[in-house]
Amino acid sequence: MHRRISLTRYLVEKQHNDGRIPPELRLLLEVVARACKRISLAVTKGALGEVLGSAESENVQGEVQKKLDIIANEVLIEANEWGGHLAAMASEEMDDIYVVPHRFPKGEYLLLFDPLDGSSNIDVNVSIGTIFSVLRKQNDDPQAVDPVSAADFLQAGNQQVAAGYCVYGPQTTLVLTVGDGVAMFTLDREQGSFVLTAEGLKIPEDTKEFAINMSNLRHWDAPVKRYIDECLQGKEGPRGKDFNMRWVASMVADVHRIMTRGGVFMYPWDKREPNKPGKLRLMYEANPMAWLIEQAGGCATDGRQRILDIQPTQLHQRVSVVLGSKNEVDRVTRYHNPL
Ligand code: AHM
Ligand code: MG
Repeated sequence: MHRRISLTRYLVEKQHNDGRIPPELRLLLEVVARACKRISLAVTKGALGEVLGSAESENVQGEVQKKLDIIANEVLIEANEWGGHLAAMASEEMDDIYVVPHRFPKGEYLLLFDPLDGSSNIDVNVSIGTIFSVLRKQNDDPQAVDPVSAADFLQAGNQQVAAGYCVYGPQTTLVLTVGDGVAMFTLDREQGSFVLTAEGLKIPEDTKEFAINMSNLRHWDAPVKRYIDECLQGKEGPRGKDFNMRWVASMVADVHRIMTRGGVFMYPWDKREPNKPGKLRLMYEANPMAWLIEQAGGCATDGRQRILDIQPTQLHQRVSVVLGSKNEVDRVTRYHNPL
């Protein structure tokens, strides 16, 4: 059996024994986990907590916000703004960055999140989650009047110092990396704490399972059509094996399955909105997931290049995503980049 230690102890050991994380980052991760516990509680209450349904507002992406999108966003902000570990936050649900108010102490970290991923699944009681990414503010000028701006967030994913997600499913599971592999914690509801349940996660290099929204098939580009068509031909086709398909429509749940048993996840560019590079957002969806996947031995590209090397130019920019088992991601990427 795995050693059953709490998230707190895991992080304290990372701080003291490995010297991998400074105390402020440890505090930040504990606070994010605490916020996830509160979100998990709200999710679990469902209709009894009056958290279901639309908030009748739109976010910067023009998407209708659900009540739980807004609640989760507020929980993350309230939990994180006063601890002195952060300079600012950015979220899928906020147009601009949220600078830590002057009345609170400031830190050097930047926190980005999708507070409630898989919003279309909230009301139908299917797994949803929170995704987060942590960066360090690069230009630290304490004399500056407004010491943090959106430009400070525009760092490539390879600069992340921590990343994770929490799935609110049959279990509430927090998955985390600080750059030395991936650890998984399960929420013990009686104790109210996250307990380490797996460490050093490894995604198999090969898979027979793909995740894509097939209803968009007619809108895809040729390399994606080719890849999926070859999978669908099964044993009789060029791949010589049958493939299975899964699509939860919550990135957290699809990525969590891949973390657990392998697979490939794709949300490619498509012709519905040709001017957008994809549906998913680079800074708080693709980057943290890409780093977690790489840390577990998988790969993540936008079809052509490594996601973590993309230099962002906008906070809410979108990206095509292909991630998961290494050999499948390599194949899709090869189909986009013929020699
Ligand atoms: P959200 O952050 O607004 O919930 O949107 C992102 C979600 C992903 O979790 C999921 O992979 C995708 O959108 C599902 O899209 P679709 O409904 O087109 O299948
Ligand atoms: Mg999302």
